[in-house]
Amino acid sequence: MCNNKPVKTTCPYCGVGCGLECSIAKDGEVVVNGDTEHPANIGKICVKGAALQETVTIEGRLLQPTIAGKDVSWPSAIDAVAISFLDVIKRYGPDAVGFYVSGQLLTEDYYVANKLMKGFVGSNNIDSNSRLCMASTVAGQKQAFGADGVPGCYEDIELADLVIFTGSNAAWCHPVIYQRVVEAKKLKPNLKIVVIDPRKTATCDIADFHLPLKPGSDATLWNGLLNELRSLGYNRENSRFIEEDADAIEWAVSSAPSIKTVAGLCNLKTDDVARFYELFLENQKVVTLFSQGINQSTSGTGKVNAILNCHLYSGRIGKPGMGPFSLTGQPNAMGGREVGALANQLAAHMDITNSEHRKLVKEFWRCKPLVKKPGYTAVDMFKAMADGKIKAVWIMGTNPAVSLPDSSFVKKALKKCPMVVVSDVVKNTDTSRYADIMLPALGWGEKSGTVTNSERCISRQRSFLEKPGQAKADWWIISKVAQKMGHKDAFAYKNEHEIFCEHAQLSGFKNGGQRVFDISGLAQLNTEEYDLLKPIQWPVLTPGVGTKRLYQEGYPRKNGKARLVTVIPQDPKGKINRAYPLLLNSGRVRDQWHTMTRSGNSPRLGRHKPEPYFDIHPDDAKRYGINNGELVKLKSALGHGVFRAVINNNQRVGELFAPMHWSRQFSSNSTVNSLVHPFLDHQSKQPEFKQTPVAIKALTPGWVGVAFCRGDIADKSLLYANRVKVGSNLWRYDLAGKDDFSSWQSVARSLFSNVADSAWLEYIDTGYLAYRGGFMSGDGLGGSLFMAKSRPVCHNGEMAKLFEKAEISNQERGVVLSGGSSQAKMDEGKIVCACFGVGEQKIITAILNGAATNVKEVGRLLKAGTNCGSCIPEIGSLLLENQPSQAVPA
Ligand SMILES: Nc1nc2c(c(=O)[nH]1)N[C@H]1C(S)=C(S)[C@@H](COP(=O)(O)OP(=O)(O)OC[C@H]3O[C@@H](n4cnc5c(=O)[nH]c(N)nc54)[C@H](O)[C@@H]3O)O[C@H]1N2
Ligand SMILES: Nc1nc2c(c(=O)[nH]1)N[C@H]1C(S)=C(S)[C@@H](COP(=O)(O)OP(=O)(O)OC[C@H]3O[C@@H](n4cnc5c(=O)[nH]c(N)nc54)[C@H](O)[C@@H]3O)O[C@H]1N2
Ligand code: SF4
Ligand SMILES: [Mo]
Repeated sequence: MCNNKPVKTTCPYCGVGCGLECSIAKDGEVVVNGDTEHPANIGKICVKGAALQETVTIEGRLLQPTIAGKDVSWPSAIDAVAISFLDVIKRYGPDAVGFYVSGQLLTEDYYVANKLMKGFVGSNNIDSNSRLCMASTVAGQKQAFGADGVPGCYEDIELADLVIFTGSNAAWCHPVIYQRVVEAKKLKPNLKIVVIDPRKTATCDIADFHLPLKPGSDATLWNGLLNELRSLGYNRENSRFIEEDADAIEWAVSSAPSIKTVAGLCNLKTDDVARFYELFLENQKVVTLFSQGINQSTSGTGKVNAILNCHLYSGRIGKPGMGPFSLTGQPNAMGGREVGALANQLAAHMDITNSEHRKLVKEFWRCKPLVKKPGYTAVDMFKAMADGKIKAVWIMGTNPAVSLPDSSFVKKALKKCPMVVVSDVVKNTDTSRYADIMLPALGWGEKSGTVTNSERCISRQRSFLEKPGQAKADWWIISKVAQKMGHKDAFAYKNEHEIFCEHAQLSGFKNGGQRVFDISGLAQLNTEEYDLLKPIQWPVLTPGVGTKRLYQEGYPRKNGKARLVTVIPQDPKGKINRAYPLLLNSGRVRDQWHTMTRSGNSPRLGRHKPEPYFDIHPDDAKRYGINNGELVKLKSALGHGVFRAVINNNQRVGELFAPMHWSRQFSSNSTVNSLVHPFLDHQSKQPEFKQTPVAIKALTPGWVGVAFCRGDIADKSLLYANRVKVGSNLWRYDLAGKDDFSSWQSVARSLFSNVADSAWLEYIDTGYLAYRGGFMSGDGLGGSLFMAKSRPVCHNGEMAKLFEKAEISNQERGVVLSGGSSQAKMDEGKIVCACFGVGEQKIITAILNGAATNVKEVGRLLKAGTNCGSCIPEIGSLLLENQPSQAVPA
């Protein structure tokens, strides 16, 4: 399949769903470009998309099925999975097994997994990591619209006169959407942008103003707006489309009686709230983009409905340039919802609790009657494993030991479960440590099928890479197990095309216009048409004809009207107290993806935020005696972790922010979810990841150090160990330990315990208390380690160059012992522009010496920010923070 002709496919990262053109150059390098014909990105991509070629490595891949850690053949692995699931079902019933799946599967994979569990195992115990991500939006949209359908499309964001980002850091998490807003603002300077987020994020850079509201108080803010709209009689023109609920209005009035009260409850300035409401009232074309700051909350569904209520009541929906817009997280979060792979849904947007729907699906699948009782949702599925109720689980395309709240509990549950099957593309993950059977899946570039993005656009992912080892497509693996379990005909799929057509047929089966999700227009695609399928937005009733906007003629509820939903604002369950006086918020960074199994392979992406960290306000840092860059222990009632302190004004006093990304594969003890409580929204069952009460304590290590080597180090008794890839197969480790100076040498040697003592080059500075060591591997460098009281400066680039050399000269041995530093080289600091590898110090120097006074000039001078543009907000901040006058002595 390797060829030079670009293959059109879709990015495997965020829900923007950018189209890509990928090819393999003569030298074997993968080349990734934005697809100018894809409606989502029109050729643009962000830094994660641009670095994809660094992540398609064979290193670390799972290439062979394993049972109890031993390689086995596919027939043996499939037999073992089928037999163990059948055995559990026979002995304990179908509810004793579960599937935990992922928005990173393709629609075809997802469809087959759901069909097997709901139609043929006879249980609804299949849930997805989308529960952690989109469940509140699903619940909110279904209540309000009668269907889980996002009303608008990306074009609306450009057509709007007011764009609101709430609980969304799109600059980092949906960068191409953010760039489309930046462009729109350039063309239309009157476009107003508001960001509602307790934190000042990179997204605030283009905002006219930022409302740093009290965490969790969103419903009050939007109820206040509904109250304003009510008092101005806004509903009159829209009553045709809305079913007004007196209760909903009453609650809006009583929970948010005045702007002043709202401001008080949300910790905002009254004038700011008034200004926000005025902007909403002044502009008819309003788009509200929302994401995890809204969804991941114990009142997530309420917050979603509070937003939808305002758009519905004021008629700002269903027409060009307006509407509430849920930004989906994963590349196929939407596809998963379409096939109904959630424990409380049925295929093709049908409902488990609806007997007509159950009958219809049973008839279509030709299976036994479907079960009415909803299955376990994500967090509860792991509780059921811990309680011994689930005895066999199959985890596909997700890493729950890192991404679910209370990760220690999740690990205990996995340990307790007698049969854990894991399908993944990589061998070592925090979850795979608990697997009894591992099944190697094809990854991005190798697999083929469809995904649906935030604007309901179905796009093809196409393969263009060789299939490595024994890895197989997820749909193939599931189908083979299903057949082995006795369902030969129902899972006799030959390819993903057949599955897609079946899925499309089911969406139209006895639909009669009742269900919005209908792609029956794609049900008859032949192989070639499926191969060539162009991006298309559902519903698709006629071949080739998609739908930009939903609900223009009413809503899919019995009376054709949408519903205003009563929203009673609730405080987060995570409350600070004397023992845990700070509130920890969590989320994402620009250049990493989730648990880093893919993005962690890219040295370029590792340079932006190389270590697990947390942001803290200067007042809190002072109060708790924390210095910038120091290692700190954060502790909750459930667990603790070590993170590096970054002091800035971005968050409110009393609040911290830490990224969710680091797992045991990269860091010894820095998984945020070991602290996060599994508090759930009672409607959507989505966890409250954003509000965890924690305590804070600086670590006082006996030494801190930096090591470089190709493989693992033995990190038995360290306080902290984090690794980041800095070159091809080369890792940098940042370390901290308890030991005092007298034992540093033996600690150093024990970290590389397989190296003979005689092979070491060492320099021990008793005056400055520093240890520097290195060892050879053949004639080349095998590893190096620097230990001191405070963090040694080491130059990743220089060290990587030394590691690449087949032979090390005497002079270079000296450089090894100096940490690769040479006076002529400037330490670039953290990398701001990942596309061109431009470091913070270079940009600051250009600003301070007056060579660059704006983003454009920084670009012209250093190229930074001129490719994908993801770093423009950060360049903007550097320009604000570093005024040239500061460099000129008075
Ligand atoms: N770089 C990168 N991009 C990604 C991902 C990734 O891992 N890395 N993951 C993808 C996925 S799956 C998802 S779901 C999306 C998530 O995309 P986002 O939701 O944009 O990302 P988060 O950082 O989780 O959270 C967004 C913001 O919510 C704010 N917030 C916290 N509490 C509240 C609150 O009470 N109210 C309000 N209004 N805001 C609050 C946080 O401060 C944070 O800035 O990103 C997708 N894109
Ligand atoms: N504290 C905190 N925790 C959070 C969040 C937060 O904001 N804060 N956000 C939550 C959200 S929104 C999300 S979406 C989750 C994400 O959390 P996860 O889904 O656990 O994160 P990933 O690292 O994307 O895990 C995907 C796994 O699937 C594997 N994989 C990749 N491609 C394939 C494939 O094609 N087939 C198979 N079988 N495997 C594949 C990868 O190697 C990886 O192990 O995290 C949630 N957890
Ligand atoms: S915005 Fe970036 S990560 Fe998201 S789909 Fe596009 S290229 Fe991929
Ligand atoms: Mo997500």
